[in-house]
Amino acid sequence: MNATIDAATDPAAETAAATTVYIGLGANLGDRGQALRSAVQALAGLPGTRLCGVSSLYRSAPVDASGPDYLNAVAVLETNAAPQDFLARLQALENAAGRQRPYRNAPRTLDLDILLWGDARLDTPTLTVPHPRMEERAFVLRPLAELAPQRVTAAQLAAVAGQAIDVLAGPQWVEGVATL
Ligand code: A4P
Ligand code: MG
Repeated sequence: MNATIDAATDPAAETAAATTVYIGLGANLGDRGQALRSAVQALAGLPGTRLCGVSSLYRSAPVDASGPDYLNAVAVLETNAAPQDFLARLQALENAAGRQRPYRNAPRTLDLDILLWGDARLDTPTLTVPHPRMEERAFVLRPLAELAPQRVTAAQLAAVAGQAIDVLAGPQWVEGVATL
């Protein structure tokens, strides 16, 4: 087992060097914009973590789900946290935002998914990275391509081009609430 997997399975472990992490943010219930702004601010304040950038803000029709349109974005962070610890922090933020889980892909006040954890490939019972469904989703690939064009191919973007998605605002949508 390599060092990255050890860090993923040991909640107490911290990686020595900061890892660049991409987080997908989504909400389709309540004050969606405020939920995403607050989430970006909270991500910036996580222990051992620095916010490096945020994508434009997108509105997207639900994919494999029902309910209102989503707001989606992606944030890029550097963190010294271990992946499982970081996932627990994200779930605490979701819960604090009133997230309920009545059924799979239910509408939600806040969803925070780990899309990429450096170049790691993790497959544990509670964490799979890269996120297993990200390549099927324009609401992930479009904002991710803004921040990490080298991680998204033209073919991947072409494959999701039929999905309904608009840019609502450029990356300044978080200005004033996040320390970049
Ligand atoms: N888990 C495993 N890997 C990860 C990861 N990389 N990041 C586990 C985060 N969590 C991960 O997640 C269920 C379990 O996945 C967690 O307990 C964790 O251990 P959840 O957030 O409780 O439930 P979920 O959000 O319904 O699952 P998931 O996998 O995030 O759903 P999807 O597949 O991401 O779909 N349409 C639009 N337009 N915009 C959206 O944002 N989101 C979804 C959610 C569906 N359709 C959407 C959108
Ligand atoms: Mg999720």
